[in-house]
Amino acid sequence: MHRMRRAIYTTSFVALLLAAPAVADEGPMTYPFGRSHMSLNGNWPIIVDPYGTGAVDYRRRPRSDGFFRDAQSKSDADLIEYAFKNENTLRVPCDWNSQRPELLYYEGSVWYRQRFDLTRKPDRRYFLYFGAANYRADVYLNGEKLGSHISGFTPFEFDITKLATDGTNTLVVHVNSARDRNGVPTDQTDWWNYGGLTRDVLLIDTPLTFVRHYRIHLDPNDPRTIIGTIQLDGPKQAQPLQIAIPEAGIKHDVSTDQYGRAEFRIPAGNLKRWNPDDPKRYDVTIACNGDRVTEKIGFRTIKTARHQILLNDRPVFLRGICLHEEALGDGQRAVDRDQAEALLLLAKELNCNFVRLAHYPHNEWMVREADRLGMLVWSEIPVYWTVNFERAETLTNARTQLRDMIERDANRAAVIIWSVANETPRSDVRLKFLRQLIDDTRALDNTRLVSAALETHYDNPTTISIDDPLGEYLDVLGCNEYLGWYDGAPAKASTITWTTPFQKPLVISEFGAGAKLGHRGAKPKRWTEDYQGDVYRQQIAMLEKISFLAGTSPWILKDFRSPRRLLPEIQDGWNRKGLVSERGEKKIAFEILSEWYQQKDRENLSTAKVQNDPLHP
Ligand code: GCB
Repeated sequence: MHRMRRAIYTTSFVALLLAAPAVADEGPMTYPFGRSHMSLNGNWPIIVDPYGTGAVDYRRRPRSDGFFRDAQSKSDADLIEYAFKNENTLRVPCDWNSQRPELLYYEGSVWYRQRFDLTRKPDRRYFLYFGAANYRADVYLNGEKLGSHISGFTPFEFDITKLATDGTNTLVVHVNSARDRNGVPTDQTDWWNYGGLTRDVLLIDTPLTFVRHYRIHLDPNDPRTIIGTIQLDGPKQAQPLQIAIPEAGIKHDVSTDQYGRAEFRIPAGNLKRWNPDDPKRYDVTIACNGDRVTEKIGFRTIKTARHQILLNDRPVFLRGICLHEEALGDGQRAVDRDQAEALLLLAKELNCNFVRLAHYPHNEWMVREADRLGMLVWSEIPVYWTVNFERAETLTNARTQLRDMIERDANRAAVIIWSVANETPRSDVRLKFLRQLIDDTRALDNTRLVSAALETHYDNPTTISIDDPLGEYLDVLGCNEYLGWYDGAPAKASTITWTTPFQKPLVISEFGAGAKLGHRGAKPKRWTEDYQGDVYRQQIAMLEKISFLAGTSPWILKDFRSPRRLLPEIQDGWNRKGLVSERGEKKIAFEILSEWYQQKDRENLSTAKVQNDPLHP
């Protein structure tokens, strides 16, 4: 087990997690794409294993080390019933469901194999990095198990320095996508359970001592100062480091302590602030003796003041839209930079400055592209609907995902909100569970806002109150509502007043209605673009009257695959609440929202100007 940097969470680690506050220095290294690496993406030979034969024998006894790990090393004299074949491949990164018609609904085991050649250098360390595998992965190198990872949307990594050999190395990964009642998410969701090695796989090499983690941002309490932390990994824990932002004339020396850790404070000078209209990023270099990482990082602050959200101390209205991590096209996980860019440019066309990345951490490209293009981000973990709030292991799973999401994206100026839950029914045990996640979030990152998408509650037939007790612990109230769709006819919105006992900004994190592209008809006819458009018009009129509203992210940019959506000829396995079809064709409501957002943008500009103009204090 010494080879494994981190993977499956052993009992003692779980006990530690539950007992102690979340630790910041766990998880894969910061910015793996910025390290010396070789991509292992490509076509991987696979075995589809519906009965899990590679994992358990005919008496249901677990095969301790996985059956297919060395299937290729058997000789012709052995009984071989299963084997990888070079021609039978799946593309990595990609879900398997969209690659073969017979795998569209498949939820179970697939074994993947990849070989790579290596000439090891004595002064380097080698790591295998997986962007994500949905839902569980067991990883073997040269016939030995490296470890396992549970949860489909966060990265994991193994130190293979000792196990890798010169010449050809064989990597086998068993991915199982079975849904789990006790998992995070649980077995009921409203999205496609895309299985497989869905994100990049890298072979990274580093010096013996390298910069494992770093965080750098403006001090939320003193935005004229840059603060940060650095964590080294390797034998030379105490040594001098340099932080450089050449364009801003910043060069700062600091030393790590005996635990490889350094903290720093640097005057920010006249560093330009990152914002959606001017997403300025600087090349930031962290260098120690023998290692250096350079990455583009933006600097900004985010906080709240009563009902407002303040970006760089100016009020900002979040003109948002929800997104699933699904590419424009015929339904597949979005996996690369181009797909992320295409989705975000569509959001830009909608005049958005904000996206809610639903309902799990999206791939790193999505967040990096948001940073580059100037799109504020709400990022969340899949604590969705009815996860098993009673179970300690479910909480540990959620805490681990939260930590890994935060660790991965902590240097992205675009990310302003971490959200811990979506539409979770009220109960004491759920409140305790979510409070733990909120406490963790604050302990891991005090530079962003914490939210959750809450359910609505009627005080009386015309008053909706956001009074979920969780609200007390959040910075921003999120709330999903479906007036005009699940809740009455579109005009019902005009009868509703909103209240809340909390002095906090509200983001309506979902509203919407289903429409099949091209279906037209009189307003009351559901599934038409006209009906959806009416819902948007009525919603906008209602939203304008909510004094504590700080933003919206309607559901959803694009039609997306969902096995819950079974209405023939309308849904056929697609949730139709998109403002565009799965291929990106716009529906009527797209234009309605985009016009409203244009108007909000103008209003925001004028209020922000007045607030910051010394002539209008
Ligand atoms: C919701 C969920 C979202 C669903 C959506 C719907 O409230 O948060 O995941 O897809 O409603 O379409 O019903």
